[in-house]
Amino acid sequence: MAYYYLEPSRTFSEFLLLPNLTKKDCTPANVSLKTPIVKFKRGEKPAVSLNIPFASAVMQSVSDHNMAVALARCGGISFIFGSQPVEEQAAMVRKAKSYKAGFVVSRSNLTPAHTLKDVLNLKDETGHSTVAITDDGTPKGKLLGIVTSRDYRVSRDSLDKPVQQFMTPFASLVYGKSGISLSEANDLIWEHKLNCLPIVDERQNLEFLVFRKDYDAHKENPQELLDMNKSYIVGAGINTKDYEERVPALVAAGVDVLVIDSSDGFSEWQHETLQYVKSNFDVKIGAGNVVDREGFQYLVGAGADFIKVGVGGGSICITREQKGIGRGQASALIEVAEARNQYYEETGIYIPICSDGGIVHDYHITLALAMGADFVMMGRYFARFDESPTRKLKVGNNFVKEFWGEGSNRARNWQRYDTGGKQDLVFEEGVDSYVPYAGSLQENLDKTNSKIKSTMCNCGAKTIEELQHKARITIVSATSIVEGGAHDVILKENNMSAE
Ligand code: RVP
Repeated sequence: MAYYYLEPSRTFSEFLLLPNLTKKDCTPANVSLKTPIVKFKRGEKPAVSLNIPFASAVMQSVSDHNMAVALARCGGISFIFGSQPVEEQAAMVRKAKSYKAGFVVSRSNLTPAHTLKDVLNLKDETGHSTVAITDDGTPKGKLLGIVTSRDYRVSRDSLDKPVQQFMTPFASLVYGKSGISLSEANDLIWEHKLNCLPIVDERQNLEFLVFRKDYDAHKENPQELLDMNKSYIVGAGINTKDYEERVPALVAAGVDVLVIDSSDGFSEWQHETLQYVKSNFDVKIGAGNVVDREGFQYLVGAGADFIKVGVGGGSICITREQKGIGRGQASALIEVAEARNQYYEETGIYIPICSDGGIVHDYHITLALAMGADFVMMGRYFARFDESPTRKLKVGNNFVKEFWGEGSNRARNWQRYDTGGKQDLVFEEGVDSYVPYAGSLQENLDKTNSKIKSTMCNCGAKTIEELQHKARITIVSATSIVEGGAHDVILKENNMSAE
């Protein structure tokens, strides 16, 4: 006879946190969101921790090298999508790992034969007022000069005036040599009162530009997630089919953490993949997704460094509709967290848990952490930002970004849904959609983090671990959910004029 769970499976919106005593020193400024991402023994430190509990989803429409850099800069991790050829994924990892904070490849470039008109057109097009002048007009050509808006007067100079005649020539430029550190570059910028310092190699070829404002921004990111070589920490998704080719390429590219990306991770394929990776490489690897104690224990037994939880809760996911399989995200998380805590008590080994999918409101993240997640993985949340890889479009009066599931026909990621047999996506488990465009990642993350920290203070917790121990969580009735929003008032429209 089938086994019946008598409790309904629940989602985050059905829970709320109760306030605890807030002591005077428990302020948002004193809250740390640092969190482990890979397993560690009691009393020891995890080999990799995040500075904020966020991971971006292993999805074509979410996590490429740009997202990886942007999120690591804020303290989280991206798992670069695996539904692409091995070499292309490895190239993305390499790009993110070789990104040097503060050093940018010049985006506005011309040759000395161009004219003032070309400079003005380029400025309109790119918004940059600093133009590198190279022999071939490329960002890596021989640097011959720099043009900034201080070099010409539009009211006096002819638009046909060649760049050669008004650029600051290389001989008069202050420049940095290849290999210079960011703080040395900054010293030159300050010493010579520059806005921009070009970095050239021994043959005078342009490598990067360092801008004063970028250095300041770098200074403003104390949460940056860096490895020992000061490169950003980068993750990547793999599957259970081509891991023997994919994993060596990703490891060679410098990946820090892998995750096996699957809609259902409770499988012998994941066991085999974990064993292969653990016996051949010294790289951290998470596995999943699972929704219960049994799935957790199976993957931990196979060597997983963290466990990802969630089936069917993703915003673009239709697995539950299509196959009738899944579990409310909160119920799944609560059971897996219990299993993890018991495992920790028995073995002294702490296995971090990632709650994957189904975060709709920012407070859901705090709930997930309180329920035992060490970090959350999100797709929809990150897809809305400038840094996601998809197109920004205008639909009606609104800007949107494209966002599609890995189980959609657009992604065709059959490896994620493979249950043996035909090597193809036989039916869709995800949709192709739009999400409202929301601006820059950093701005949004700052706001979300402020909310999380503020709620943690209400709960009297200065760390995620403390939150997990102290949280008091209640189920809410359908009626009190209605009361949770603005109610019984007439909302003012934005366009209503004031009396
Ligand atoms: P969300 O944050 O709610 O957008 O969910 C993202 C998660 O949804 C992913 O991390 C993944 O686990 C899952 N996903 C991705 N594609 C699909 C699909 O096509 N069904 N589901």
